[in-house]
Amino acid sequence: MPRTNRRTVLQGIGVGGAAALAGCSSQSAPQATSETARKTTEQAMNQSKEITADRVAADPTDVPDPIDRDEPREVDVTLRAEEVTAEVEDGVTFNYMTFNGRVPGPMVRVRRGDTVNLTFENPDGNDLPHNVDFHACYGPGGGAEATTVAPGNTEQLSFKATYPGAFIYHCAVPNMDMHISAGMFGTIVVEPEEGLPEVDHEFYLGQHELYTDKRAGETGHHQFDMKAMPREEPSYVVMNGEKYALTPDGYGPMTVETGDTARVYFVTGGPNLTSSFHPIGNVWKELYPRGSFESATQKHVETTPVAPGTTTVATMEFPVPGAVKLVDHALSRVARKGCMAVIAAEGEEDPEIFDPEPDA
Ligand SMILES: [Cu+2]
Repeated sequence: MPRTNRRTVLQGIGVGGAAALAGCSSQSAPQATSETARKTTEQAMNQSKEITADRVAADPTDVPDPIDRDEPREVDVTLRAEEVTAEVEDGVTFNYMTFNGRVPGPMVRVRRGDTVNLTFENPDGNDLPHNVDFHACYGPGGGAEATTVAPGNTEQLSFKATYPGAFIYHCAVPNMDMHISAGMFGTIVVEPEEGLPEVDHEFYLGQHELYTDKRAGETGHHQFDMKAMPREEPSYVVMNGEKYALTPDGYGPMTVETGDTARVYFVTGGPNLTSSFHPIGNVWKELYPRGSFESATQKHVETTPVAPGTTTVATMEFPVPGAVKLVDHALSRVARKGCMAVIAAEGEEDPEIFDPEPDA
């Protein structure tokens, strides 16, 4: 795998030396936070330059099993804020903020009527306070106030998942746009009482953008850029936290066999850009619009908008072999900013459906 010797590459280019903090902008954050607090956040984000995590890209197959019960119950969930330095691509480091070390954070899966008992840890050694806002619950801030926790402490929250659907959760402290842009978002799936239709595969993906002080591909440590974020001009737009993470050039594609079915859970963390989510060489066979399980599904949709703060759910089938590229069809983000994931379908050709050499 190309990423195995990243550490060597970084040592070779001298990453790790002291460097100045990012220049602070005069632009104020959307929340009522003081300039001092914002600078502290920015400084905390830019201190570390040594790689502390080999990977932040979540495994897209790391999906909890479908719910297989008829009664509600209590579900214990532990989320942990992890501030890590990792590579966006070979030779490019960035200080991420994550839930459990992965982007997107772990998928939480419950049944409508379940009570979620959350333990939220902010380990000693982190620089910043964090919290969790679940779009799957009624209550102030989706639990944000109740879960706000300083480094070295733990908070708890219980809520009932009263309505079904797929929902984002995200950090919502002041400077929440920055925390989400650094990686703090994930998905909670609340299955309807009757469950979801059976499929052969489930994949979990998240898109978001990184605002840094360098252009995509420029090697070295990329510091967070507080001027680029309000301008909405990211250096990178990525799926699962890193450039082309889920492709043959990264950690490898997702794999299926021809004839299989798959369901994709796709969360846009943002914080600012809407994804135009499209499978190249395929189609969203059934789309649960904006992750709603109770609305009518839409059939054979080519491209669906997935706005920041949304998890969309869609199914696919694979009648013929080949690579299906999942992209944001705002294609400069694909060609220049790292936004693509691949599902590789293996199996028999079916020339009746697709024949690349009709004269052969
Ligand atoms: Cu946070």
